[in-house]
Amino acid sequence: MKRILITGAGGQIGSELVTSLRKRYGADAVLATDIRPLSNAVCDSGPTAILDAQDQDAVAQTTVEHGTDTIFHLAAILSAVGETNPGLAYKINMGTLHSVLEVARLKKCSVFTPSSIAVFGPATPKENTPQNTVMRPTTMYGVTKVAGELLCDYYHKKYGVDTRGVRYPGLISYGTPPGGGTTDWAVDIFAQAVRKNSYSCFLKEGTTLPMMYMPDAIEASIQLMEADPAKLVHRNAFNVTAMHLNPQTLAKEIKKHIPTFKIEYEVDQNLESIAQSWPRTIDDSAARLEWGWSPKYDLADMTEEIITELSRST
Ligand code: NAD
Ligand code: AKB
Repeated sequence: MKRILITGAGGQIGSELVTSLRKRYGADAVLATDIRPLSNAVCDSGPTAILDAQDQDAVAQTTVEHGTDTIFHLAAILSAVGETNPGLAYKINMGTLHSVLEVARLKKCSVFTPSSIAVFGPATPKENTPQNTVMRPTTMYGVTKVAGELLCDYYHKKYGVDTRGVRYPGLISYGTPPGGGTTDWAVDIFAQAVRKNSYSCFLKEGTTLPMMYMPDAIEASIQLMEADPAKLVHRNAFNVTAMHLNPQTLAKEIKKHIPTFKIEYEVDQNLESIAQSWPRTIDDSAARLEWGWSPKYDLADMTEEIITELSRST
């Protein structure tokens, strides 16, 4: 990786990935793009462009102008928004990925595309979900993520494009608000705990999902793209996880820092049924074996850091 283009750089992951990649590869090497205007922090720290990743000609032109060799393709519609507008999720998730893969094939770029635990469905084993298992999701988001994994594998096998990806679990961060997913509660709970001392949760107290703190997610993406290709058996996409959380567990940990914090439940049945269709715990041994994946943060480290940072800025 020398010259990097990021699509969807204004989102929850992109806004933090831009900073890490710019620190590692130099500010000018990392072009942050999104369909909407990017934050001042992203614009002030390096090159940016407005780019609709569905527009293959525009992606090709931007890729060439920047001298790109690696694309981190983050533009997407997430699960909760995707279920309110499945047609849009299909159009954006498949359209942007196809356009990016075509440009990568023609301009000889490597591509990182995040997949998700949403590739799994009700028929998948819920505990210690294996790397290779049943993938029959029941959300449009999940359908596009399974199709995306297959498309990335196809471009690798058929055209030799260096495609790689991870199946992120729910990602927890405090910088940029999440973009409309079923796991957004685990981000919102921190902001509300610090601001209001209380949180009304849209999932049931015992609904457990795989989760990860953002610095680990960023490290996973970069580490995979820097890994020796000869060691990669799976490519699209690796199970990765760091912790397994439900609202009750996270609320209990937050109370250690904010003893007066209160959580209540106003369950959204649509989101609850999406969460129920996903794994509770994940087996990420393939990622550990093939490229040395290992998360740094556990629940206690993450909670302490987020509450400290949010308290400082509130
Ligand atoms: P997000 O919703 O926060 O950001 C997505 C960004 O894509 C937004 O800034 C949006 O403006 C942009 N975008 C939408 N349509 C676009 C288009 N046509 N062209 C260019 N940009 C466009 O999402 P995120 O949480 O940062 O997720 C990034 C990727 O990671 C997605 O593929 C998502 O499925 C995957 N993922 C995220 C999580 C998570 O918990 N955040 C978990 C698993 C997988
Ligand atoms: C979502 O909830 O849609 C995302 C994901 C797990 O893919 N956070």
